[in-house]
Amino acid sequence: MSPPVAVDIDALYARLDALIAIAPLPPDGACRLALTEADRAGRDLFCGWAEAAGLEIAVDAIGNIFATLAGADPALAPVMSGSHLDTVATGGRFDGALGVLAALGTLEAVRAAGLTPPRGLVAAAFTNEEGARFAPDMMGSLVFAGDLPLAEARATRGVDGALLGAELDRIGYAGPLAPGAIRPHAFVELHVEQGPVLDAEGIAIGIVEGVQGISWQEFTFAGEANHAGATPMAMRHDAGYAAAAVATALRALTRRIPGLLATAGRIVLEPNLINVIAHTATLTVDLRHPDEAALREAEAALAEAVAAAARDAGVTHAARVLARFAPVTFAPMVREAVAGAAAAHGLTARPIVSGAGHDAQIMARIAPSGMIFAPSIGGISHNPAEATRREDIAAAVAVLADVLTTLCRKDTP
Ligand code: HGY
Ligand code: MN
Ligand code: MN
Repeated sequence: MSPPVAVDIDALYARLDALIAIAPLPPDGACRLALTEADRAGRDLFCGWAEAAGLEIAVDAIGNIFATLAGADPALAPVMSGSHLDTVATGGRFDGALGVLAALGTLEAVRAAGLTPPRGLVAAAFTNEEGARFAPDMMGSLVFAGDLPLAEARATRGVDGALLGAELDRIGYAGPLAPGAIRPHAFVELHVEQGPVLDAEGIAIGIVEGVQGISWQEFTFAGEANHAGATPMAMRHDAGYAAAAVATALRALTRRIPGLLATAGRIVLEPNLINVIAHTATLTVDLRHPDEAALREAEAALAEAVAAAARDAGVTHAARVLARFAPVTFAPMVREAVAGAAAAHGLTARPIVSGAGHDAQIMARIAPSGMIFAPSIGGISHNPAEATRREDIAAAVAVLADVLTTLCRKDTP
């Protein structure tokens, strides 16, 4: 299928506006935590747009949504593109939504051009990519890839105590399709970089080589509630002190292991009162590194720091793994298609490894996968101030459309 197709960028922005309007956060972000009413509303919008475009819609048992433009040869596996509609609590305009809407817009453009792709084209919206409410992240694509049993996913308890399966049923997105029923020929995800590299270098397109490894753990320290004023320091069993010590130790760990990123994103103290020594502290630690051995070294060092902090504070501790993904390298077939499309459009481009996790890193387990990055202004993301220049969005969407129309040819390997 040779003629390039032109995706309607005005329509894409109008849809981004409609998604933001569901649960807006100033200046330009949103809060659509997975499986909340806001997520349901975003899903409903996507299904409405896909239906109006004449696409076939399917929802699988974990709530992944697939909109399909049938290909000329149904025997050929389709090419899939997409991302996620859920956001973190401080979400931006583009994180996830851009990839879903760019995929939808590409299918609409192919249809509007009167073209029938040799292979079908599928626009996907995966459930709970963020993992902010229900860990792990990339949950929908993990179930789709067969690496997380549906029952286990449905039994997940969120940070707010909600049960994932009950929430999925409540919003009406526990679909009839068996997870993994669609086996894509290739998967491509368009996403904003969420980091500072492309913007700082003035590069329009990121040819994503892979995604760094991710290690999420939750540590619980158990001490003893006591009076902040009457309890001698030597008598304390202060869970809050242990959690704070570990959070502080992370910075030293990143100096010890070059390339390591470490974040204590969530600390919950109980009873969380000014004049009571915390009897319980829950701390999450997010470690990232492009090298698996270095990530394991960091996990081992973290375990030592946790044990030392617990001893020093006179408390017990327990650890729970919330997510663990090894680094992933994307398929040369997809990376070459991205590089070729960027060159064909005369766009500056460079290889880049993703700092953030994405559904594409899970899809890479079952199909040749890859990603296209658009620059994030100032590298800001997971923040309502997330922004990308419109011309950069238009350029990246044009590259995605070319990559998809290239990969859906019959002769692609
Ligand atoms: O955590 C991540 O990197 C992704 O946003 N879920
Ligand atoms: Mn994302
Ligand atoms: Mn995100």
